Amino acid sequence: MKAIIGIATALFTLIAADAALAQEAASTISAGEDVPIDKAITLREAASPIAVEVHSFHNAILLPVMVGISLFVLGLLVWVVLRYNRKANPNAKQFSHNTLVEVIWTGIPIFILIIIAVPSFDLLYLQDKMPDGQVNEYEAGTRAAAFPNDFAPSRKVTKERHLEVSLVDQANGAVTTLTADDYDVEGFGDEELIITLANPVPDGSRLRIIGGRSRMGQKPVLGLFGKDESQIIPEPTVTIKATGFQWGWTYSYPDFNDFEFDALIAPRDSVPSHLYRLATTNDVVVPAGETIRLVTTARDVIHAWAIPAFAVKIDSIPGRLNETWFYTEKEGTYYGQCSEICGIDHAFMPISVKVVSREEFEVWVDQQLIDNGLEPTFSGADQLAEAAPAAPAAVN
Ligand SMILES: [Cu+2]
Repeated sequence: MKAIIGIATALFTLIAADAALAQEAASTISAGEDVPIDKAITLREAASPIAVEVHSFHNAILLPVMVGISLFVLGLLVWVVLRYNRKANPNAKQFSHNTLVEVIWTGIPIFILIIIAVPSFDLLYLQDKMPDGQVNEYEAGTRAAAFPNDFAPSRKVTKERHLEVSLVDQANGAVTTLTADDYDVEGFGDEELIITLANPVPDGSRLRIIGGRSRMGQKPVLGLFGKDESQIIPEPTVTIKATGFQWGWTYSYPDFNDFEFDALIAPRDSVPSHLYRLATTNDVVVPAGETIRLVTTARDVIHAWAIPAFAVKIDSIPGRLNETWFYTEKEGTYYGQCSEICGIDHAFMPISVKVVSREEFEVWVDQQLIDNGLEPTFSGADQLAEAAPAAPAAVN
């Protein structure tokens, strides 16, 4: 009895201490930091439309299937233990075949696998296929807009759902989505679409038309229940190359003179405790609301580049380039880790992506170019060089 009380007390103390620690850790997490929350049992918040789809696949299909199978097997076990133990059933029946049972336990799993396979192939395709949405803007006063429908034949805009028509307020950037009542479309499937508005674009606004078939995000369940918050994802505007090595990542930006930096694990004493093994010495910086093409390879052994919040996980293989993409509108810092066991320090090669506004991104790119002895690309770079000559240089 004493021993039991002792163990219970020890356990309670441990749990209480752990809860206090968790609270302390939680209090230091700042806004926009995508980190695992202690004691949380749900997935980390989805920050991209494809992650939203992956999460709803998990929550609506995978989780119920797993819980159902686990409970069913548990029930069978309990039944067998109670009903067929030696006391309850002293004379066991001897038989070896039952065709009906075999048909059932082959047929039902096949059925379950098909239910899982259909939506997961769809998701794999979306993750693999580079989005190709086209964004075109038109001046105030426009009544009829010509939208080029020059996609490959299988990707052509052929229905209402492949278009998003909205008005953008020039002063504050507010976006008003137009509904099908506000405009007519002619030429679905042709080389050019003519979009005729019921009212011309008002002064101080611009017309924005996004066309394409890469529509992703929260969709109604079975096309019936819930809101449709999906959107057409535009084609990539920035390319990043991530090269894994033992033990870190080298990033380069081929669009901007191929400047390059290394991102290693941030030393333990340089970051808050909850960011240790997540934070790196240099963040990958990308603009919000733009599609980023990621190509990845490795220098020594196979690594994998992964950010859970973007639902991205892709192998980095020596001698080979793998390609994927991500898109998020939420500014903040997102963390991931090498996700292919690659050696003794596999757990010490984190990945951090900082999503900032377009303006901040351009300032950062210019600073990187200056640090690498290259010409800055964007305007405002001269002031930047004067204002911040001692900015921390990239680790090379
Ligand atoms: Cu690795």
